[in-house]
Amino acid sequence: MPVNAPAEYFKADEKFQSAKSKEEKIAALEEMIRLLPKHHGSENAHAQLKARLAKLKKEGTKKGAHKVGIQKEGEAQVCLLGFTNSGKSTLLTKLTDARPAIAEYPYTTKKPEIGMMDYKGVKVQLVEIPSTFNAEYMSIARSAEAVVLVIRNEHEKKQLIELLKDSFVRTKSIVVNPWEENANYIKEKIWQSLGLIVVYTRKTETPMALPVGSTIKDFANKIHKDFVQNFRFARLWRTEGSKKRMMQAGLDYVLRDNDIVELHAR
Ligand SMILES: Nc1nc2c(ncn2[C@@H]2O[C@H](COP(=O)(O)OP(=O)(O)OP(=O)(O)O)[C@@H](O)[C@H]2O)c(=O)[nH]1
Ligand SMILES: [Mg+2]
Repeated sequence: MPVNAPAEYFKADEKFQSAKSKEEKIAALEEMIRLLPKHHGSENAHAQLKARLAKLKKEGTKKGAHKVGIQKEGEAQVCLLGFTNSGKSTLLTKLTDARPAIAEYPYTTKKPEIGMMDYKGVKVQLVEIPSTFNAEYMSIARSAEAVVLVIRNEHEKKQLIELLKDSFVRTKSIVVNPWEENANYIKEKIWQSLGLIVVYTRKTETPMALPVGSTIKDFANKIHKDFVQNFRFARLWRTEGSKKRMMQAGLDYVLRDNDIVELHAR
């Protein structure tokens, strides 16, 4: 029994004991490792937890267990999560090419529904998970780049935030209310939550998604590794207010949303 562990540690331990799926166990163990104080007296306990975690991760999924996870496509995977009838499928239909069943009766969606959202030419994968919140679905929320809580009122918001906590979902989450907010506004909110910028190649005007703070080097790397090695300079077109500026930039130059870039190589 580790000394000086906070109450949260024992809560995580209880979660571990009662966990049914491998994913829940892994999440609980990771939580325990994080919460266990690091000092000389707890070294053994740390080692034990880590060994248990490594063993769990190595284990294959048990036969007959549900397959976990949805193959990621596009620049990011976003999980739509909310109570039944909150309008998840309706929203998915408005934002993507998916056409899931929409109905007044509860629990219409019985398996994850997947659709591709287009944002300025960049593809973002949206996954609606069934409102039964089974462990296998919560693990989708855990591994997604963002979680969108689809709500009809503040009460639902509070309950969903609790649910995320209890299921160890630490993914960045945002709250949307499709009954009050229009689809375009929600699309913008989802995009903003991802922390990405869109940069265009000069010649083909191909949109490229990059994390905020990315440099010309990151951009070049994403196009082709050789570009960095043979890099001479980049030309960059940037719109600031109503002014369009053209400049020359090096590898370390930080890009901004909507920049147009032309790479010059040796
Ligand atoms: N007025 C209004 N009705 C909506 C809205 N969104 C969904 N609905 C209706 O609410 C019902 C449930 O919508 P769904 O999109 O199926 O909800 P869901 O969250 O996917 O529900 P389940 O998959 O069954 O858990 C349907 O009858 C929809 O037509 C909305 O924004 N406004
Ligand atoms: Mg649905």
